[in-house]
Amino acid sequence: TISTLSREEQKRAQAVIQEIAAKGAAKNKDGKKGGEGEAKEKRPSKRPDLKAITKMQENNSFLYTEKVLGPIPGIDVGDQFYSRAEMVVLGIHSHWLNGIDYMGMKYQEKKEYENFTFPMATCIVMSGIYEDDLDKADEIIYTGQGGNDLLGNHRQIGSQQLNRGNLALKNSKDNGNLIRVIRGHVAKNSYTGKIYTYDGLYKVVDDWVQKGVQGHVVYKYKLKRLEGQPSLTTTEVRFTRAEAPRKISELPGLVCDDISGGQENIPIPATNVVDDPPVPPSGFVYSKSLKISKGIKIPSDCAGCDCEGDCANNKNCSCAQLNGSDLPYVSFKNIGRLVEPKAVVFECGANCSCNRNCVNRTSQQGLQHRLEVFKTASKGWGVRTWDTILPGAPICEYVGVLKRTEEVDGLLHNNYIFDIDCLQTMKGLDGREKRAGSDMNMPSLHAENDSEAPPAPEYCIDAGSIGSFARFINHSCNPNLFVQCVLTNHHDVKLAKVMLFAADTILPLQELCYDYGYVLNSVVSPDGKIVKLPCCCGAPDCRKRLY
Ligand SMILES: *[C@@H]1O[C@H](CO)[C@@H](O)[C@H](O)[C@H]1NC(C)=O
Ligand SMILES: *[C@@H]1O[C@H](CO)[C@@H](O)[C@H](O)[C@H]1NC(C)=O
Ligand SMILES: *[C@@H]1O[C@H](CO)[C@@H](O)[C@H](O)[C@H]1NC(C)=O
Ligand SMILES: *[C@@H]1O[C@H](CO)[C@@H](O)[C@H](O)[C@H]1NC(C)=O
Ligand SMILES: *[C@@H]1O[C@H](CO)[C@@H](O)[C@H](O)[C@H]1NC(C)=O
Ligand SMILES: CC(=O)N[C@H]1CO[C@H](CO)[C@@H](O)[C@@H]1O
Ligand SMILES: CC(=O)N[C@H]1CO[C@H](CO)[C@@H](O)[C@@H]1O
Ligand SMILES: [Zn+2]
Ligand SMILES: [Zn+2]
Ligand SMILES: [Zn+2]
Repeated sequence: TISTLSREEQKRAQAVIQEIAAKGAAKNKDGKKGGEGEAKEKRPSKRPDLKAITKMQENNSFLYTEKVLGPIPGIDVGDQFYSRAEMVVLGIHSHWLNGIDYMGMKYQEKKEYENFTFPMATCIVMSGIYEDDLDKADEIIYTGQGGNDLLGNHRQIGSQQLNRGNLALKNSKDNGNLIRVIRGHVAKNSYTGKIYTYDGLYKVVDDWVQKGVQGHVVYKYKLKRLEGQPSLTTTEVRFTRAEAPRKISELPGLVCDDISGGQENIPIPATNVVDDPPVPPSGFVYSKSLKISKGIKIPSDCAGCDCEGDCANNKNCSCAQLNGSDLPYVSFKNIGRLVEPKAVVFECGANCSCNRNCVNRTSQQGLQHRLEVFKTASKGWGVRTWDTILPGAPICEYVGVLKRTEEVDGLLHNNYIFDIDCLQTMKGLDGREKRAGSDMNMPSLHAENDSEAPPAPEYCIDAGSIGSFARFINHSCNPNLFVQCVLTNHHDVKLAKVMLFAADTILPLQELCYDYGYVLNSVVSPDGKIVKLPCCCGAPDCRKRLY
């Protein structure tokens, strides 16, 4: 029955796709680029998920053949899915077009459901199809289904009927049964254009009939989130519904249009709704690149590859060979993303003949996402994103003044100092976890005498007085970024570039954070006392102390 249902859905989806395609074709008869973007996205050949799900249906490899009520084992709050098809396969939501998934009359016969009224809703997807949905995260006003034209323009063209999913949601109020809630977010880089997150369990607490914005009858349901679940990663949805934020000039609490003063290729506004009067971040000079202090010599550029174009598919590329002829990046829509954290990543550098867009120069492309520096209530300044950032995407280099560690030792501890500890990470010293590729054969690794005490990081980056927005990215014990050492022009690990990459899908308005990675009791004041700093990151497994 699942498969007949899905086949039914598939037919409907096909009809919609054809309709959209026909519309698109009519709009640009001359076959030029442009026109209805939707049509291009939805053409079946561009939808591997639809192909995959059809195959899986044939092979009977769906996880559940019956619908499930309540939590699904293995699916946690915050889990993400790149298509509706994925959720169908996992039994989270078994319609790939409808917003409301429900158990039909046949479930009535089951003993365990004897006291429920059917049809009964099990899951809803909120993806902004209906123009008057209101979403306050813990409380949702959900519009029933039907009566809109399915063309993705959110228009209500007719009245809704109290049947199928709409009736199911109404019954769910009387049943008091659990409903899974999924939110869809716009994400340009996802092959479906969307990312879906599982936001946990809700109950329908109210329902009523209303005239929609266009004057048609629509059914409305109020859902409340159950308490005691992990908190939502998206507590605010004002930007995600419409994707693009309002203009920078309209931001509440705007204190600076662009803290980079035009240095970054995308402006980074700063907002402050905490202080009265609101003050901008101050006390530092913005620089998007590393400054080298006197007396430190950066090794000269080493030989590069002699590839033409972008190094892709070139087995002879000497840069790729450094990494076992397999570069650590994948490219999607011309944006490189790191496949996995590595001990160190080799990129193409100054003496490579490939072009600037080579995917193996991913960390050199500059800022890719719209970000905002904002004042937090308890943690000073922080940085959040306006765009959806995909796992492995480069965020920024940690820049400041490059110094010898011994130069800053003995000074009062400054929270903006970042030790270049790539070597220590590679060797798994000081409780650091070793990463893939740590045992590579690299001259600079063995230049030190290994049998001696582990060398402390020789160099550090001090962003105390000069730095980029990276200096505002806060610590979290449950971070969404990670630190990656990258080598480009030279191959001296002690002086590697320190880059931050996304560890997870980061949704609009989420704060960026990484694990500062201090070893407890490692910070000592000039008079020899251990300095302690409490952590306010708020993560459930917070270590309570930064150092
Ligand atoms: C249904 O309700 C009856 C009466 O309240 C109760 O005895 C029975 O256990 C319920 N069945 C289930 C499956 O909960
Ligand atoms: C790298 O390029 C610089 C000039 O850009 C040149 O002086 C140097 O010799 C080159 N190094 C190697 C190893 O090719
Ligand atoms: C790779 O290098 C070898 C030896 O230098 C050469 O024979 C071969 O043609 C090169 N292959 C490509 C694809 O450049
Ligand atoms: C490394 O240290 C050991 C013992 O301290 C010493 O015998 C050896 O010569 C050193 N090797 C180098 C290359 O410095
Ligand atoms: C990050 O938060 C801690 C408190 O948890 C605070 O002491 C620190 O100054 C913050 N760092 C930045 C860069 O704002
Ligand atoms: C020179 C180089 O690193 N080439 C690699 C670039 O990345 C692609 C993967 O996207 C590899 O296939 C290349 O070998
Ligand atoms: C030399 C080097 O770092 N090689 C690594 C390249 O990447 C693969 C995995 O992607 C590692 O297994 C190699 O050790
Ligand atoms: Zn190359
Ligand atoms: Zn290259
Ligand atoms: Zn190269």
